[in-house]
Amino acid sequence: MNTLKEKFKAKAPLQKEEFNHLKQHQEHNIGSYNIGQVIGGMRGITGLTYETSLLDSNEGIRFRGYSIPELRDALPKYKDGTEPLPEGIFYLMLMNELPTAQDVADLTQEWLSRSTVPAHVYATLDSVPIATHPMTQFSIGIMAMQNDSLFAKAYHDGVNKSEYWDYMLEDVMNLIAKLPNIAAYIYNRTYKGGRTIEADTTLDWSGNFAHMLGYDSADFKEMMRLYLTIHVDHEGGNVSAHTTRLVGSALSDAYLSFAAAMNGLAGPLHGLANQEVIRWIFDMQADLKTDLPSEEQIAEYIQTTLKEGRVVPGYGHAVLRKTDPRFTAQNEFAAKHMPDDVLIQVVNRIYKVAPPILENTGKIKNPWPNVDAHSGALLVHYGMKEYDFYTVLFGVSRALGVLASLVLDRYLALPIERPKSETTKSLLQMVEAGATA
Ligand code: AMX
Repeated sequence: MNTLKEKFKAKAPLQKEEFNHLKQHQEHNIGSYNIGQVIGGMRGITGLTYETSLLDSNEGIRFRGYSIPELRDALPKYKDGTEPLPEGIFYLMLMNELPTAQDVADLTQEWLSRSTVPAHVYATLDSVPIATHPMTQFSIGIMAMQNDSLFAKAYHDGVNKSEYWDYMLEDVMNLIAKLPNIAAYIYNRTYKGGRTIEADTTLDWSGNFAHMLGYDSADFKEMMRLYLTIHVDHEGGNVSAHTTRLVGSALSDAYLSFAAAMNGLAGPLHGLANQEVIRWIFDMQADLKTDLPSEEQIAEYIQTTLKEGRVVPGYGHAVLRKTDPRFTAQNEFAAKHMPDDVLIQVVNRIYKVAPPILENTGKIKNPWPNVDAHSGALLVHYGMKEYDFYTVLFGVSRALGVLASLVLDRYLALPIERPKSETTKSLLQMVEAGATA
C-alpha cells in the first residue's frame, strides 16, 4: 500500500493543479438549459466534474483518455491471458497513468492481503432470507462492514480535512479487496447450498473471484477479467457513479456511499438490466418453444413487448447514440471463445432486428444495444444461469471506477452537492414572467 499511496501522493498534485486552474475560470459560461431538461432527468446538463472516465455519445467510453480496444491492448494481462486485468484499469483511473505489470502485481497482492471479511458480515448475510435478491444481500454485506470505516473513525477523531483522502483510500482498498469474497459468499449461499470455496491466493483478483464462485476454467477467468474491466465506470452522471459522488459529498464514508450506489445499480433501468435481458430472452424462447427463434419471430416478440408498455432490456441509453463498445468487446470475446453458442446467436439476431424497430417508434433516442444486452449470454455459456446474481458482478466491477473517483473527490476537496429545485408552479410562474432561474 505504501507504494500505491506514495505514487498517488506524487502524481495527484498534477490533478489538483489542473483543477485549481479550472477554478480560475468559474465565471466562464458553458451553456444554458431549459425546462425540458429540468423535468427530463437533467439530460445534457453538465453538472459535475468527474475525472476517471468520459463518455462520447457516438464513440463510447474512454477511461483517462483510453478507449476499450486501446486498453484491451495496453493493460497488463494474466500470464498467458489476452484480456486486461481490472487491477490495471483501477490504477489507471486513480493515477492517471498506465500501470506497469509490477504495479498490477502489487495491487493484486495488496487486495489479497486485505480480503478477509469479518465473521459478523457473513453472520449478517446468513440472517436474511435466502430468497432475498442478491443485490439486496450485496448492499447489506457492504453496510455490515461500515463499522470498520477508517475514514469515519478519523473524522470522528477530528482529522484535518487535508488528510481525508488518505483515510478514504484506505477504506476504498479494503472495500474493493473484500467485494469478491462477499459476492461469492452470496452466490454460494443463495444457489449452491452454502458451500465454501477457499480463496486461491496464487490467482489475480478476478481469477480468484471466478474460483470462489466455483468456475475454474481458464476461459471463464479470462471472461471475468474482461467483464470486470469493462463495467468499471461510465463517467459521472449515471445513477451508480452519481450516487457515490452525491452521498460521499456529505462526507459519508466509502461503505455508505458505495452501498447507496449499489441500491441504484439494482434498478432495472440501470444495472439490473443485465438480468432482465436474459430473463426476457428465456421468456421469449419458452413462449416461442425454440432456443433459436427466427429474425421474424424475434421482431414480433419485440413488437409485443413494446405494445405491452415494457422496455426492451439492453437497448437504449441516456447518453450513447451508437452501439456500446462494451457490447462490442463482449461480442468479440464470444466470437473467439464460443462461436457456435446458440444464445449468442440469439443475441446477434436481436442486434440485427431490434434497432430498426426501436428507431421506428420515433421516440427512443438510441436504438442500439448497451453493455447489458450481451453480458448474461456469456455467463450462461459457462453455466452461470442464476441471472438474479448478474448485477452483483456488475457491482463488483463498478466499485473500481466510482471508488477511485471517491478518493479523488476527497483529494480535490469537492463540496457537498446541493442543486436547486423548483416546484411546477414556480417554474410556470417563471415561464409567465419570461424569467430565468
Ligand atoms: N425499450 C422500450 N422503450 C424504450 C427503450 C427500450 N429499450 N429505451 C427507451 N425507451 C423509451 C423510454 O422509456 C421513453 O418512453 P416514454 O417517453 O414513454 O417515457 C422514450 O423511449 C424516450 O427515452 P430515451 O430518451 O430514448 O431514453 P432515456 O434516456 O429516458 O432512458 C434508458 C435510457 C437506458 C433508461 C432506456 O433506454 C431504457 O429503459 N432501456 C432499457 C433498459 C436498459 O437496457 N437499461 C440499461 C442501461 C445501461 C445501464 O445503465 N446499465
